[in-house]
Amino acid sequence: MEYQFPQDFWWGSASSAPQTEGASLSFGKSATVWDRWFDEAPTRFHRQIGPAETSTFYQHWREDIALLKHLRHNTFRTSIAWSRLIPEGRGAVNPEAVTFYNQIIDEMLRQGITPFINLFHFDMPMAMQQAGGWENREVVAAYADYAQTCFRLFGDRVKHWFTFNEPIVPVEGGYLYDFHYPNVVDFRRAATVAYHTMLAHAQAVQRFREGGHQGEIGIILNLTPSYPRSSHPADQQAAHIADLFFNRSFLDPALLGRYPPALVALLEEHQQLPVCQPGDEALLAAGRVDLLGVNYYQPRRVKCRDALVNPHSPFMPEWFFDHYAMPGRKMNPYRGWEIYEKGIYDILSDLRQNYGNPRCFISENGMGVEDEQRFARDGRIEDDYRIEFVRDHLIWLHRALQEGSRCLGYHMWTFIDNWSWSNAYKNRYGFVQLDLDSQQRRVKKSGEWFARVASENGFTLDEK
Ligand code: BGP
Repeated sequence: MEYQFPQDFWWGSASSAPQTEGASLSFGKSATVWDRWFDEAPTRFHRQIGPAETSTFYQHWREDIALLKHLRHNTFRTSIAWSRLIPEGRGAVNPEAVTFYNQIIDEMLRQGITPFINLFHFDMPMAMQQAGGWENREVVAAYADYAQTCFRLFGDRVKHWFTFNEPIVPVEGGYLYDFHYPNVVDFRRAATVAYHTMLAHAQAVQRFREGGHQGEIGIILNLTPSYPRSSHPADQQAAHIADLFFNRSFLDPALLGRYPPALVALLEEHQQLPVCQPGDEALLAAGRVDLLGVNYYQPRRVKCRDALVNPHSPFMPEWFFDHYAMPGRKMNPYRGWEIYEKGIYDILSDLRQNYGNPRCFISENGMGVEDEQRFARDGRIEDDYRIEFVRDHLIWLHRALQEGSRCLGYHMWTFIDNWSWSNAYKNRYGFVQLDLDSQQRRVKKSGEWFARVASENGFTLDEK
């Protein structure tokens, strides 16, 4: 076999509670920021499809887990919805939620699929947002209690925990760039949210370790390697600053237990630092993870700014660089993201060379395509582009492994077509097609291909 992967390599996919469960306001679950935002501004969602009935996993979990098995997954990530387990954010546990999560965990195990469980996937309970969300340290404390409750209820069977998925996204979306609720544009508040999220992470890690639970705990970060337009020092500096803001702001505390001094100095100079309290430093230092999940979709190409900043404009990372549209880049036009397969290798090399080669895995990678129906033949979607996408990323991952990376697996985003936030069902990502009208599931060509790769633990180049 040309591309053989290590024994016990994790083959699977990732999903999240808010994007797949549906039943967002029933069976004891309370609203999240998504339900609220959809109520307030439905036109901000593609075709005005909101978070209420996403992909109906709540009803179809048994069938869906059978499909995971069919896809030869040995591991699968989903999340627990805080607003389902503890509807008020703190206090009473919803017994229906406990039953539901017990059922899916048990069923996965019964099918030989190791559950990877994430505790927060952009889905802040509205009750907690009303208390200030991540700007309020009491919400941090409530989150730590929620995490502890999860470890207590499910930790006898779940051995792979993640505190957050892409914690920078609610910061960017909710407090900088207006693509998540509460649609604030204010860097200092964004910095506070980011900082408190990492404190919440570190507290959950602390509770996990103090509780003596078996297994490991990590975090999932979306890493976007920064590539400068040129070797000109101004472009290099622009890429360095973009890296500080968008990667190292979470990567360094997660792996090294502290923030990059250059980032702290920059924010201090512009009076954007959050308020720190005694004890925070030690807490963050103790929050270093056992395992890092890397979500990789696209690179970040940057150049230096040509124009001066308007000093009255809101402080933004873009004060220090410009985005660079490299001529000839390969694009996924539906999502507007560049496809750059080598990025996965560059991330793994950076982790190996600069972060002590931590245990890690690719926790998301994938391609959202619009109107996939046009590729259907006899009812099955022939998504050769997705096969190529995965295969070409795996080739670079394989090379990183040969050079010594401790990358333990590859999870696809995603298992079944699901609800993509404000894009709703515009772009489809799944190995399995979801018919929105009938809720029927049908495996795409890429799903069959992946099942083969997983069962053979590798592939040869011209196989499709
Ligand atoms: C990641 C998220 C996922 C998923 C994916 C695809 O950022 O962790 O939740 O949605 O990206 O992006 P999108 O759905 O915005 O197209």
